[in-house]
Amino acid sequence: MKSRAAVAFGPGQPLQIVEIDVAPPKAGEVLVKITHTGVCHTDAFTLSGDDPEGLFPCVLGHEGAGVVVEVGEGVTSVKPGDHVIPLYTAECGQCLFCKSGKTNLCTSVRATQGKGVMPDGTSRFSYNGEPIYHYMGCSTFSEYTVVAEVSLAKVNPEANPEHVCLLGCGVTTGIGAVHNTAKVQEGDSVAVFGLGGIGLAVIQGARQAKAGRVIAIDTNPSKFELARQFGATDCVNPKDHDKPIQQVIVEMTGWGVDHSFECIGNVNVMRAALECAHRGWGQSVIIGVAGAGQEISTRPFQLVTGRKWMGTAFGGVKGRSQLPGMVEDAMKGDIELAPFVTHTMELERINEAFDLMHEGKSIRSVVHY
Ligand code: NAD
Ligand code: AHE
Ligand code: ZN
Repeated sequence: MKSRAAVAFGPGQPLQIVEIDVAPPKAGEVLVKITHTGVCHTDAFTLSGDDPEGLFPCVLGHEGAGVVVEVGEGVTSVKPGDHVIPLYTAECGQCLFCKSGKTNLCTSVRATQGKGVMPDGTSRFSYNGEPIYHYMGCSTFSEYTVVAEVSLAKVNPEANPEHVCLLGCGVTTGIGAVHNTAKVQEGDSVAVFGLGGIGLAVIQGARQAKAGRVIAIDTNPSKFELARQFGATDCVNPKDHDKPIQQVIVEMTGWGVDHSFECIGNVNVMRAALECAHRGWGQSVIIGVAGAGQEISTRPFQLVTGRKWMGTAFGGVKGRSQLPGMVEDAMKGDIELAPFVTHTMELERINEAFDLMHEGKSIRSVVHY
């Protein structure tokens, strides 16, 4: 079938809106009509050419909501008409990782996903007869996409897709990082570096956990108002200080914070986030994605003196088991999604979403078809 899609033909180039061909779903696959998709910084990261797994031409997008159109042979967990959220972290329930009970990092389709193809090693997308790569197992920047069955969460059809698409990545990642990775407890102090969709979701998670002090840090002060609305108690712009930001946070808190979260993808800030964690027990969670060749460093003494450095993918959330419940939470108002959606636009204007993100003017742009 034909599908309108925003195709990334090469790194650093604007997306081109073209009509691509989408082949029917094979065994274990599902054809989904995407109705809405958020634009996450990771899409911009891969488009920039900094992603070691970036492949071109490809259909980016991994924060979507849609409806099942057709299922391939053997698919039993979804049927046409079901409302779904595609998952870049699949959940097969069968692999070593799923069975471990220790992680959400399912391996069932991850190897082929990273190569931009479906589990059988081929693509369902083509343009002028040439294959186009899939992205993160989702490719939500195409009106019709093919996704592995294990990469779909079936959700309440009454949910607002313009909002719950954000549970496909940003909001789930931030909230999950607080509860599943850091395990923030009542009264704990928290520092959040970077107040985009991810950082603001961390702040919302910290409020759910009844954290004490929540320090929001960004070089763009226009992000502070929403941060306060979500529960930040202090807002800090590193540009207002001559000292390293970790020193500023340690001086504000005495010994540092119980939990810090890096939500930018900057290895220098990752170091600052670790070094502002409390002596003896503070822990720092890396959420941001850093470019090819980038590495983190700190004095080992920071760890010897009790700080823990950790990271999270999709907030440790198991998508098929847990996302339906998070959608219900959003419908009840226990997860606030509307304030994240600062801009909406049709697919034809998707490049504006990237511009707004780079200019620091948006939290999330949601594209609709
Ligand atoms: P975003 O661009 O919307 O937000 C980033 C924020 O960081 C902006 O507000 C920006 O002003 C701020 N910032 C930039 N440099 C800064 C600095 N030096 N000090 C303080 N603030 C600074 O991005 P986003 O969509 O929220 O994504 C954030 C990061 O999280 C990206 O790296 C993205 O790839 C990553 N991410 C990771 C996961 C995961 O599962 N680990 C999931 C989603 C996104
Ligand atoms: N492809 C990159 C890594 C990208 C990355 O770390 N992705 C995050 C999700 S970002 C969503 O916005 C993630 O979950 N990673 C775990 C996984 O399995 O991909 C690289 O460095 O190669
Ligand atoms: Zn994302």
